[in-house]
Amino acid sequence: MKNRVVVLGIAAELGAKMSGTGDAPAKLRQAGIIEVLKKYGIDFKDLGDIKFKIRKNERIIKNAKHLGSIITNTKKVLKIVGSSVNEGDFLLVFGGDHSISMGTLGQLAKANKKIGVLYLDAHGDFNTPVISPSGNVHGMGLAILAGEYHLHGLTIGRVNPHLISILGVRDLDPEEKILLKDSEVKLISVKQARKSGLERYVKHFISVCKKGDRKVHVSLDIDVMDPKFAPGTATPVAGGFTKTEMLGIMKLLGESDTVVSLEIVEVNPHLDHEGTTIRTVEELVNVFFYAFSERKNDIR
Ligand SMILES: [Mn+2]
Repeated sequence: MKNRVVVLGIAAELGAKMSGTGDAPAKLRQAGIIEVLKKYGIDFKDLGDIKFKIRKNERIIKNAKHLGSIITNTKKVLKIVGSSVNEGDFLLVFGGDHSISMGTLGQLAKANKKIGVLYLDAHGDFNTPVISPSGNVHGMGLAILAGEYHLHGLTIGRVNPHLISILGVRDLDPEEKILLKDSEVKLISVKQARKSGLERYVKHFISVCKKGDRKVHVSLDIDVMDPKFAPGTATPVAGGFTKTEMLGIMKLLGESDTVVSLEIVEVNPHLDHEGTTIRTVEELVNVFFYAFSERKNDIR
């Protein structure tokens, strides 16, 4: 039996340094993301898009811009994911800035304490309001999920740091780097991944999770790619994965029944060059769901 896909767009941009990511879900829908699922005969339920709004009189948290409002909006994401995603469903999310993970992964981790995380990102997102140089919350989500900083008034599932791998990382802030080194989070740079074989690494990650009876959440920040292929993002970093490499990763992740969710974040249509980034995302989704539609529940 094939898994049903639950689709959710999250128009969030309060965690980013500039606006724009809030328009990505609508742009991706226009580009035919839903048609990809239809094309491959995949059973899906579309929850539509939810929008992160600034709360009037938001609680001020020092050096964490709009975190008060983000907490309120994250609660909505926790609720909708909790009530709409059943055991055996696959969750597909379009952001939004990366702070949405606190709601998506925060809920998945509540239900599944052993969830593994493949975090594809040029950055670590392991800052906290204490150490962040920018105060932008999209750079803090993973640290909060890993339990490095407690948000009062928000109950999210905690992810065990030793079950997190950040793949493609190449731009860390000094104190963030120290915090990551002291944690059990695994860091694999683009160079290291290429040296040991990128596909080999992804296969290894999946098989380790599978052996440990763990499911995997894939959190894909488009800035993991080289800006040549995905220029439409606010924090581009040179030296990322090529489109060919990313398509290879997506195929492997799509065909494995260990992978239970995929979120794609940090696409900023305002910064895109003639739709390049939106088309790249559409290609990634296409390869992922082609492989998904061919999934056999007994592979790997
Ligand atoms: Mn990033």
